[in-house]
Amino acid sequence: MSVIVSDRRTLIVGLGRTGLSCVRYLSEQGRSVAVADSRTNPPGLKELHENWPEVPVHLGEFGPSLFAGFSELIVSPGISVAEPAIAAAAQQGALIRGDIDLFAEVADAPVVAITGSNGKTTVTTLLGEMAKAAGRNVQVGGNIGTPALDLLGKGADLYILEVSSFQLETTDALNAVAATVLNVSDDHMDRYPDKMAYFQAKQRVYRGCKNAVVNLDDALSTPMARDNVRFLCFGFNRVNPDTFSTRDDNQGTWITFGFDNLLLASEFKLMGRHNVSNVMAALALGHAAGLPMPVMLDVAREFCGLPHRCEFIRNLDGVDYINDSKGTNVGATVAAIESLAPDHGKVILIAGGDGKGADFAPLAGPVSECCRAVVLIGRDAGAISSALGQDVEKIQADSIAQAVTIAREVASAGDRVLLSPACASFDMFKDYNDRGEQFRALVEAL
Ligand code: UMA
Ligand code: ADP
Repeated sequence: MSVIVSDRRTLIVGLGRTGLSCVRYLSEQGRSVAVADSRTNPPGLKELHENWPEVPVHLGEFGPSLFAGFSELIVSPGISVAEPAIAAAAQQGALIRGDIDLFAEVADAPVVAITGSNGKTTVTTLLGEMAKAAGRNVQVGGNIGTPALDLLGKGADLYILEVSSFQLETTDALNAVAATVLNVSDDHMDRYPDKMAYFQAKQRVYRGCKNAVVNLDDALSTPMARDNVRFLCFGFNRVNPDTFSTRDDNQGTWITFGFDNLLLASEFKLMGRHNVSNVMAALALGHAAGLPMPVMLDVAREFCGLPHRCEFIRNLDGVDYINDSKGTNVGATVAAIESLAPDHGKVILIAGGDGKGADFAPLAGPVSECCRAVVLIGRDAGAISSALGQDVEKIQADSIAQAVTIAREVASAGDRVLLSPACASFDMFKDYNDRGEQFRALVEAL
């Protein structure tokens, strides 16, 4: 059935996890909706037919005037609002919203909102663990997996949302008790006209928030609008009131709040300096949400991190093998190289894939300083190779299996082989998870 002839006024655009959550939520509210998806067999179709057979669905290409006549479009994050059919509907006065905007309207408990180019899932998960350990009825979702609307109605006394720039584009104000932009580096440049547009989308997380949790090591984390907002900051070597920071002494690196030492970074199980930053961010967000400090510190000590993010796989012949398959942009890969460069060896980096239009130039410095060789795979291998220049040995591989074999041949005892592609995986793998699992299996079989 074509949605053009439907009398429904609200159109849900996209029938993946978000689209289904919107159908579920709006149907429960007694609202009639229609759905459109540009694929002929979208992932949510079977569930839609089973549970809401009355909902009209348009499948296939979005003609330029397909959405005319709808007063409201709820657009899934995977679909750009610049899509001509959506832009045309907006021009005709349709309200363009997303699921996070619907959620914000009715959220019945305080919301903590976390965005940034890197570290969102780590910080969201860690903070969720802290809230659970503190006995809170916390619901964790958003970009991390469970759509925000599916968190409602479960008696939450705290919501923790990971939000992407795509989700923020279609969100007016989240009014979070605490919000953060953890950091900003190039990502999704295939979706945004320029870096400013990506940055501006991220900034929307601060709209209406009570506490802005600001990374003092990244100027792009600072809110542009500052009215009625309390600042709670984090950053390395910046001991100050209302700031989570670090201080070095003969025992090591302390994480501090104000002028007090809280815990030593060496007490964590997480690898890498960027994870010290993530722990500071989680502590600041949790503090703003009223979580008790001793409980948060215990959880920070025990948290092991997530698979595919600077994950140690094994040591073979004195060489560590590290899986950072979730390093899908340049910022993540720079952080991994700098954090994991061994004291008495070098990094053999495996990188490449679909670069999403990114500028790879920021890789050149860290690579020439820390890497013995770079093994390149995937569609943008050539672009990365050009950006790296002549300072480092570069070797092309046709598959991840060949890349692992080459890395083993090149590595010497004390080195670290690091899969951190700086790219999305879709040109060669199902997703980053598949890429990381293939790497793990190959390394375990060496
Ligand atoms: N679709 C179209 N036309 C398009 C693109 C997509 O019709 O041009 C349709 C697809 O056919 C599909 C539906 O839209 O049926 C999918 O919607 P979606 O891509 O928005 O995916 P969802 O299943 O709704 O998942 C989304 C997030 N996906 C994206 O932002 C791409 C999930 O984040 C998120 O977990 C989920 O909502 C719940 O909030 C994933 C992601 O990759 C993990 N996020 C990006 C990232 O982390 O880098 C931003
Ligand atoms: P996101 O959800 O934002 O993608 P993840 O926690 O899943 O973040 O981590 C994604 C990648 O970013 C991994 O490669 C990880 O090692 C790296 N990373 C995590 N935290 C940071 C940080 N604070 N700065 C830079 N890179 C980071």
